Amino acid sequence: MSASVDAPPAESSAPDHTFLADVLAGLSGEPKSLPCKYFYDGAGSRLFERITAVPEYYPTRTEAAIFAAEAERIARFIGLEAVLIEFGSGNSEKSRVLLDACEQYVSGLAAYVPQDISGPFLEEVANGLRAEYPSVPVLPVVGDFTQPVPLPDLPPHRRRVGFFPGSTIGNFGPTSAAAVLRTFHDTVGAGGGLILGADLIKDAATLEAAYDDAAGVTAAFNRNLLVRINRELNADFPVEEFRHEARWNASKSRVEMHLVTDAARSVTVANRRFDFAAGESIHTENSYKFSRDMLDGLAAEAGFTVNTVWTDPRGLFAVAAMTA
Ligand code: AVJ
Repeated sequence: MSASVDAPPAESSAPDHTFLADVLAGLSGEPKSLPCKYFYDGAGSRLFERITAVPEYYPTRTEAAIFAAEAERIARFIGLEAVLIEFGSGNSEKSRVLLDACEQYVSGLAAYVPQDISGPFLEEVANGLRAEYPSVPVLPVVGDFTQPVPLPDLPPHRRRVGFFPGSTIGNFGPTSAAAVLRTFHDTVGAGGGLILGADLIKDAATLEAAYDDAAGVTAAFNRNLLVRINRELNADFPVEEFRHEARWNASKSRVEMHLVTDAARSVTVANRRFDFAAGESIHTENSYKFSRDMLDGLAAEAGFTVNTVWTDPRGLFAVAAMTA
């Protein structure tokens, strides 16, 4: 879906239609799957926030530590009076450290462009940023980052640098990840840059624990997808009968999340019946993990060259700066 500021009212029902169509298609597949983008309803977004605070889930805090430690070098990569475009900006929390660093080290930004799918929330966040950073023009854009988005009137002749933190890129398979970066490449143009947060390959135990925390927050996050389907799509999943599983798939370099039913059962979604065999799973998410070589390859496929890769002392997570 590609939202735009002045979408006709008819489009307001499109997301639900897409949700239903996507769920029916996923459950009809072999193996069964559901798209992970539907995790983030209100409850799901709050659960994800809680995941970022559990001890096993290292990515968010490790990336934040890299931004803090490398703030000056990141600001110098962004450069003088650049336009910083954050793809999937949410609450723009991660951009604040870059906005601060640019003010401190490179005399500020020509503009900050947060791009996100949720219009009303984006305006609220933009107003907060304008109050906090009165010298930075904040120019929000509503849209889905997987699609090229028409940019607002930007200050001309400025270097454009994309910002895509959080290892969101890990939710895309190799082909789509390259396509997403290619879209960013087209947006920043020749001479532009991209700052990408990506999670690194490591031992299976650390990876699986990060996606199956002892407090059960990730399990609740995974099952919330079924709660949402029950509520929004008139379905009858017995949510507690689906077990959360996190599996490191080394050959595909990804952590997979599944919901497994130990007993055979059938479930109805919008009057359609889906049969599960005992032990059958619904594959709900892939979270790809990268090596330095994989980052170089991904960048190259999208027309970028990796300039610098910053990492934490334990080598858990990477922040890559690349040039278009
Ligand atoms: C938000 C996609 C980066 O893959 O680590 C966290 C989502 N899923 N725990 C990730 C997620 C389960 C997260 N990303």
